[in-house]
Amino acid sequence: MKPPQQASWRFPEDLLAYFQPEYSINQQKIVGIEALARMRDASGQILSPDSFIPFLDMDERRELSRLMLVAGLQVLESLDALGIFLNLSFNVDPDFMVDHDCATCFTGTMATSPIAPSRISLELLESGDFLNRDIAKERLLALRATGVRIALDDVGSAYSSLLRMKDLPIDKIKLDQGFICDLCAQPKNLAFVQSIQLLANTLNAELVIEGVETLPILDAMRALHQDHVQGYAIARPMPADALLTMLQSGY
Ligand code: G
Ligand code: G
Repeated sequence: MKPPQQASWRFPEDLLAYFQPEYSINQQKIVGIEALARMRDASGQILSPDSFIPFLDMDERRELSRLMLVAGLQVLESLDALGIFLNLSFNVDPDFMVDHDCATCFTGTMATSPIAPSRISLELLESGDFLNRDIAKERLLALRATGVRIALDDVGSAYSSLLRMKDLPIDKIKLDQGFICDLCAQPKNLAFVQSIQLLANTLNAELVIEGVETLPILDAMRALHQDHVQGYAIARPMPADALLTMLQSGY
């Protein structure tokens, strides 16, 4: 349901694409980027998705995802030209997947780009009803058939899909940052990371640890033999030009 007050921005005119790097501890370099939506309001303030996605209807949310995909593909093309080859993740509202065949929504956009679909992950929140629906497996298989990878986002934030996960085609699991942010305060979260790693191994999926906010947490992930991480310790979400500058400076 839409919030009652009128928002001080226009979609899609005021939409911005930000990008947060995904880092490989083993390779010691950035290996991917996640496209994250932002909105510039009338006062020039940059809003996060929680402040504007609830105002968007389902068609607008699909367009939001498509525009983030377009922006991400453009960044990958610019980086390819510089000899920097990264993967891209973008977010899709799982509720949208209940009634729509996303495979046909995004293939047209991907076909316009030289970037191989295998370099693109479509991220779905673990919460929401979609994953528990009978249609989920069929929809995800259709998407996978287009060559894109399927990532499950914020895993551990919702009670839903542990049982469902084993039946679904999932290539990548992103552990919710809630488990990582207070890692030092709650050492038992370390055991949780290891359990999720076992789950990822069982599913033959890659694990990405989100919310790696500080260097001690990054060290803890290294000690746990984790590889792919995302968080403020590496870099905050940023506009494309800042990302290109950072990567060109040899980060
Ligand atoms: O960037 P930030 O941490 O504020 O994002 C909060 C959440 O908003 C993310 O976890 C992500 O799930 C969601 N989000 C970001 N960009 C998009 C988008 O383009 N589409 C959808 N549906 N959700 C997004
Ligand atoms: O869709 P996803 O859950 O991946 O979105 C990630 C969100 O988490 C982004 O909105 C980003 O701003 C936020 N984020 C990314 N890294 C960190 C971090 O290290 N700490 C905190 N608190 N938030 C982060």
